Amino acid sequence: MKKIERLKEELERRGLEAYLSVRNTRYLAGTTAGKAVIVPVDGEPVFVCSRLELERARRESQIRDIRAFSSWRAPLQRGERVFFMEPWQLIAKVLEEIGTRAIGYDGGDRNFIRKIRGLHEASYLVAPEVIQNLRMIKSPEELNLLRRSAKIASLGMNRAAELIEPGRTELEIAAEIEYEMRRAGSEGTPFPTIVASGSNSWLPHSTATSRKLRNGELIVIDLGATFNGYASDMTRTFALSPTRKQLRILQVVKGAQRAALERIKDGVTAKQVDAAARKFIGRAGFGQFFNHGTGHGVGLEIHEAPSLYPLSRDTLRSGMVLTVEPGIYIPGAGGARWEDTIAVKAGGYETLTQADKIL
Ligand SMILES: [Mn+2]
Repeated sequence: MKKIERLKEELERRGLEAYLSVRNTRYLAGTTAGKAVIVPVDGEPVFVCSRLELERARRESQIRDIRAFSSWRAPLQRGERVFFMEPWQLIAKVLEEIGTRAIGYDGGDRNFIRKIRGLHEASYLVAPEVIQNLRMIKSPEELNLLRRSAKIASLGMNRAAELIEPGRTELEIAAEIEYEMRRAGSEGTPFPTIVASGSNSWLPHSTATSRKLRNGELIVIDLGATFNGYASDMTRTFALSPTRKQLRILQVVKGAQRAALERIKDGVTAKQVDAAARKFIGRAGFGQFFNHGTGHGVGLEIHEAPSLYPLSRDTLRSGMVLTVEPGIYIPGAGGARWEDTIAVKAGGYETLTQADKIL
């Protein structure tokens, strides 16, 4: 349980005696069955869940001390141990047992935290960054899951490449992509698959509609898979009998991605990587058409730290997984984005998403 050990070290450094997590239970325990995870600096972590999740928690939780609550006195099955109380009462009881006086927590609804505070007196410090910082650096096991997730996304993109032809609808292509990814092991998509053709292509957050693909347009396909909870993110832009301007947009966006990728290695700031892509697009005369950040971290969530944009204060470190996705969106002409999910290495990066059928 390296995550727990790393968390404990961080708590010690900050003078905290325990951490109460309600937002990162999956990260800490490896299951979505939990209501809370409590990690004392000295001692074993405790997993708190609802009675209806007890069986799933026993199968999935990497934290072995599992305590279930039920707010009413339900009849129990053999071997079921349940605390008949509200979740905040059980959490307060665990904190009381640990005897901790300085607690960090990662947020959650105010009322819930207020009820816990009312039952266990201590200083409570909202410190979501404690876990955010841990989550930014992926363990070798997490990297493997992210590689698998990216591999599935790549299969989805290869399938998309086979379907780009006039007359097909965006929704039809999205359905085929998602079917392909499901068959390959995806649990679902971390965001609605984007197939944005023609006039939809210059909307960075279009989805998929009944619009039919036509000649003379760009088609932006942005997709992701989920594997064991871990997300992936990838975009390719296809062209059907494109105009010279559309070809130019495509060429510049790919060049911008290459320029950004070339900068990536341990120790480089996120802002520098963003600047490389922005400069490339600016020099080509399309600066005003690049209206979003260059990338974001990916893990259990599709958008997590670090963030690659001009005001970012993040520094890239070996073990971070992030997207590099410059885009150009010109109303009336076409939109293009080129995105890969990559892992930062000491002297460079590893590309996780690879669609070998495309360029
Ligand atoms: Mn993305």
